[in-house]
Amino acid sequence: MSSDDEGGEEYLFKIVIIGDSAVGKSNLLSRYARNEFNLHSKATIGVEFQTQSMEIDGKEVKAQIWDTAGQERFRAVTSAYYRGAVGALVVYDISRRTTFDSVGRWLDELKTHSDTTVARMLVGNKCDLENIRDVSVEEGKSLAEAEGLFFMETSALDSTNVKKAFEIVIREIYNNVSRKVTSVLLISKWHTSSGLFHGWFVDSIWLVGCFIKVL
Ligand SMILES: Nc1nc2c(ncn2[C@@H]2O[C@H](COP(=O)(O)OP(=O)(O)OP(=O)(O)O)[C@@H](O)[C@H]2O)c(=O)[nH]1
Ligand SMILES: [Mg+2]
Repeated sequence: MSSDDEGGEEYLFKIVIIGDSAVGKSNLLSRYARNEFNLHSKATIGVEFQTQSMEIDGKEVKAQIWDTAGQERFRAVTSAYYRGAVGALVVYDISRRTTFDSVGRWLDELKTHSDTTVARMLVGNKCDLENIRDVSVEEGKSLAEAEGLFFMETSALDSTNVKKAFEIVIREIYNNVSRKVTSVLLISKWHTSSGLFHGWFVDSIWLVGCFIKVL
């Protein structure tokens, strides 16, 4: 996940966008990655991804953001889509309650297919459609709280909170990764200074093993 060639660290995080058809997943991605919006976008068939970079703590962090079809019949092999994902945006449309009712199903699918800690955000998209709102901000917030997710309402149309939503997820992934590396180093320190000391060589092998697990 990270490399340290010539002193510069680089991170590459896979993030998936999920949610019912027509909630605006593809437009959220095109708004974030290319600042583009399409009023007449077609339903996605299969899988697409875009890569976007940002800087955190002076390090280059790349997010590879995957977008797939909300419609079952157009979806590519599900497990491959989720494999290696460390972040997820679960999107519904604030003007269509059925898409909010599906959130639980999308969270279950994510849980079933992910094999690691995933930074998750619930996204209520199309907040520009206030006049035909069907799901209140409070409902979104309380579902997110109950499920332990970040929450944000966005509009891919007028750009509200789009950058913010992706960046919060990317920062959280970065924090998760740094926390893991820090705890490995702390355990290692305790290990070598405690009565369990059993030589530099054995400890080094153990530490390398931990890093392989983390990465
Ligand atoms: N008003 C409004 N319309 C939006 C917004 N985001 C997307 N749309 C419109 O909603 C429709 C569906 O958007 P998509 O981005 O294609 O939806 P999707 O979730 O990718 O759909 P699938 O690929 O079928 O899963 C399009 O007509 C978009 O123009 C938004 O924030 N506000
Ligand atoms: Mg799409």
